[in-house]
Amino acid sequence: MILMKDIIREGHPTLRKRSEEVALPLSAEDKALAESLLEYVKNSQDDELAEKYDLRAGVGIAAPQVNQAKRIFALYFDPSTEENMSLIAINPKIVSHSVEKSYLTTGEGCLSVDRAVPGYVPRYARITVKAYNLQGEEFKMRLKGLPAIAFQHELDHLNGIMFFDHINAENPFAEIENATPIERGSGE
Ligand code: NB4
Ligand code: NI
Repeated sequence: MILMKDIIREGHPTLRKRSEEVALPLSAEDKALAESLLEYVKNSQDDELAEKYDLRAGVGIAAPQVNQAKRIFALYFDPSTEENMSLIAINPKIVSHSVEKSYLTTGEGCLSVDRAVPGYVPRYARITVKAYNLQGEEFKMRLKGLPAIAFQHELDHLNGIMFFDHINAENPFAEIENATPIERGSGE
């Protein structure tokens, strides 16, 4: 299982690389990597396991964060939440997006950033995405709200972009034009 010691931190060059497309069908190694990412986010939201293994909570994690520059990430929102989503995305792409933006009023955090970086992170409010699943089948879906924000945070990791790159350095909480605030606690 992935532990915090396996997660690389800010300053590690892999976090600034453009990750490589993954060959399909998935190799056994890449399948195991993808499954380990989803397992991490599930474990991190389980109070007992998070306590036992000192895991930082997350709703998503991307392969570069475990030093694998591959275009794979996982998202997990517990079935009890309104989002209720369990997703592994292979070679993901945003195929279209709204003009309208959105942002978390709490700002964002990152498992690879051991400090708080306050400020709004403008993202597209609604996106249509395309990716491949573990079976190598293509899927398309429309996302909005926190899942849309989380998808963009993870896709950024595949392109060497960190959430704080989007924060207005002069005025981190400057109003964002044509944007919908999302009042979801970072829950960390
Ligand atoms: C990715 C997120 C940062 C903003 C919003 C949130 C948490 C992350 C980073 C968008 C994507 C990780 C990956 C949370 C969290 C809410 C749901 C369910 C019960 C606790 C959990 C806490 F932990 N971000 N952490 N940061 N990233 N919500 N929740 N809660 O997930 O670096 O690249 O368990
Ligand atoms: Ni992150």
